[in-house]
Amino acid sequence: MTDQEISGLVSAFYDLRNGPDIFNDMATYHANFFNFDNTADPTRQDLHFNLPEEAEREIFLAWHRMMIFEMEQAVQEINPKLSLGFWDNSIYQSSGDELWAQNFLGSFDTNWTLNRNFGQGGPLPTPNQISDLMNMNDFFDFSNELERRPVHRGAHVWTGGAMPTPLSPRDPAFFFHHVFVDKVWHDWEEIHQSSSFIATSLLRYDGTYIFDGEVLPAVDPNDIKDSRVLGVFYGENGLAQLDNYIVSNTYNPEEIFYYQYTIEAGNNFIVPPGAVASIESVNEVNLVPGFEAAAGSSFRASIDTQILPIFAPSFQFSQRQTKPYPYSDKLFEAIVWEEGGDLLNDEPIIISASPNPFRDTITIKLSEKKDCVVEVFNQMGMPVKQENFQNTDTLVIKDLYGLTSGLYVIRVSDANGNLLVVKRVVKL
Ligand SMILES: [Cu+2]
Repeated sequence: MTDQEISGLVSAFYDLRNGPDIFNDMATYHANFFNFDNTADPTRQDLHFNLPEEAEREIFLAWHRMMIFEMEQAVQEINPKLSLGFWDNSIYQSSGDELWAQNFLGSFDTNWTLNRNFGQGGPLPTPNQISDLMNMNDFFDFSNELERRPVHRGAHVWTGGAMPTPLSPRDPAFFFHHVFVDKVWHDWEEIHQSSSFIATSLLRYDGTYIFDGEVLPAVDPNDIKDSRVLGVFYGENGLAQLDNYIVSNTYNPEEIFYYQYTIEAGNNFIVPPGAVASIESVNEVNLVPGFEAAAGSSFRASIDTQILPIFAPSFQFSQRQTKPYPYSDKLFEAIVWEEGGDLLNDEPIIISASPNPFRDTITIKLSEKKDCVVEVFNQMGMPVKQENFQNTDTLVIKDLYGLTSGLYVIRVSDANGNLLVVKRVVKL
């Protein structure tokens, strides 16, 4: 992304939170329908970690595709020339990367109290793990493997804070990560052409949910197996190839394809009679064989010679306002990432935290020796203490005298970032 796109997108995110707050709405929805497999009512439709016998068993990919599309639409209502970008976290693995700079996603951490904790939770994926996924033939196996293992899990647990919790959409990094996950699905579908869903409706996108006065459209997941259907194309290494697409204006009265590097449109890219579309770049637009703008269509290809004026002054100078998220118990909900993995095969980790209430020291007993990380959070969800332990079943956390009285949450994770247990304790 160019500097102008970064500053435009950051400003749009701040404006969206100060408006009808799509971040908070999406995070709350995402948390409320996160996963019911381990609850009293496992038959309820949910969004994650679905099992082979469930009708919505691979809904994860389609649902998150709609979610990032909804966010991009909201951004484009502010500025139609902005798009979401993807964070390829098999390559960009440092907290020193541009993505986390103060002028990019960095400022949200403090301004929205996200409490990121880079690298503590577990590893990011390797390029090999991405190519292994590309070799999987069955869609359900692919979806399940993608969701539970590092290609999806990695960025959530590595980023820390809200990201490894059901409220992860509170962090704008969620969208950069899920655009990447969506691109992995897109790339897989280009090879295998065999995504298919048993369920035919999507939570939130079932034609009944209203956000900001608008009823969100009803979507059959089988209709969005190809990201082109939403008018979405992935640009990579300075090139966006627009192909095999018929402009329909389903989502926008004028479809604008904007990319600040090179755009190449052709190979069955069609603007039919009555359709309205434009392709704009700062650098280069190539219309190659297979491109067709029919008589009776409205089509324009142009080079934007001035970069800066695409952003209205109010967005360039919009204030980075502090707007903390409200406290929620969902920040401490345990996520079972792997089905049949280590967590489930091991003996259950029975632990006690005592004394409770406490004054200065808490002792946590595990049922077996483990390498683990203990974090203590206050009621605002702010970390007040963190300690690492090696190969022990007795975790003693000292020097808690200075904490103010009230409720605290203790979270214990293993060395791979898997959540072992969460306990609520009271400070006298
Ligand atoms: Cu999710």
